[in-house]
Amino acid sequence: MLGKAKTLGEFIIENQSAFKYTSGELSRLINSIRLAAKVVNHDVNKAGLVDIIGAHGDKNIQGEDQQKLDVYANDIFIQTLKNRNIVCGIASEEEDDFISINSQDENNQNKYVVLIDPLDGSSNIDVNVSVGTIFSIYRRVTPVGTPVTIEDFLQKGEAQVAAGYVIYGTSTMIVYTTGHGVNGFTLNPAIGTFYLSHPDMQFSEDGQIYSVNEGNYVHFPQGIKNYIKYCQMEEGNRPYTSRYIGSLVSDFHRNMIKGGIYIYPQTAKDPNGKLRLLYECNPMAFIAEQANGKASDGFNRIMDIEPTELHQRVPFICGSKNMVEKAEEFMRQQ
Ligand code: P6P
Repeated sequence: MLGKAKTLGEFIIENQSAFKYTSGELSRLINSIRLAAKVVNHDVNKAGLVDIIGAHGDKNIQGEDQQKLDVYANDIFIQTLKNRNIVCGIASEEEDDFISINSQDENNQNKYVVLIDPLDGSSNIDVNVSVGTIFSIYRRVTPVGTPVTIEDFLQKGEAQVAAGYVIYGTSTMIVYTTGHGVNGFTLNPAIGTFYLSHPDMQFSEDGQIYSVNEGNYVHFPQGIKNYIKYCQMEEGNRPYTSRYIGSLVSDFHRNMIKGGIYIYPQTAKDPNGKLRLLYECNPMAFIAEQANGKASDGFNRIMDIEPTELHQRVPFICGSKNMVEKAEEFMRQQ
């Protein structure tokens, strides 16, 4: 394996020419995410041994208890990106507002902004369930050398130049796209190198796995209730299998490999859905579409949604194209 498989570094260099209009900045940006992922991975893997799990004692802007590792991962990604002077701004689930990175410096020619969920599913850390980092990369829309503004972050998912996730699971992987398909790289922890292990990842058109927290069933829109009943009916290749890890990156990753659909609809507690558009749904939607899948809010393509707020939430239905379209059909009929 080691002799033949391409490393992430080699892959980035080989595909450099595909990154339009960039002088290697995007490559350096992906590389810095790789470095931060290795640092976070090291601490996620030993979280049970040191005093780094459990609540941090603060709440994020979502009002959610911040886990120590959430805050730690957030700091690692932000510091890594800041220190390499590659981006002009960062938005994070753990930060109330976006962070300007020297963008007021007129000599700052950095043109990318990053939006990140530094540790998605972190409530699973204490029970040793895999978690992930999700990132989304845009070219800024305001002139270089001027301070970044909120409009640099409130861009439609369609405008992303790259997106990806890190999954800290039985093995640690980086899966990302720059608009030229989706590729997965697995970390060899013995030498700290990511190797191309899953080239050209694709969702199957159909699947037999549905992922939804059925504990919220009573609060789901009728269309989603009807779709879940459809998944459970004895007919053709159904009933489907229900698999829900409670970690978006893990459920998404399994569904992309095996075929399936992930649904987080509106609920009583989250009338706009729970997942955030900018740093969870848009990056996962970009990856899904690049892997022949689909991502919708039940009625609209996720990447067409015009963002209005940094931490806005949307209902999220994502995965194998035919399964998403079937769920949308039930939503239209409700
Ligand atoms: P629930 C984790 O908090 C997360 O954002 C996703 O990773 C996950 O799929 C979902 O929320 C789980 O939410 O309400 O089912 O526990």
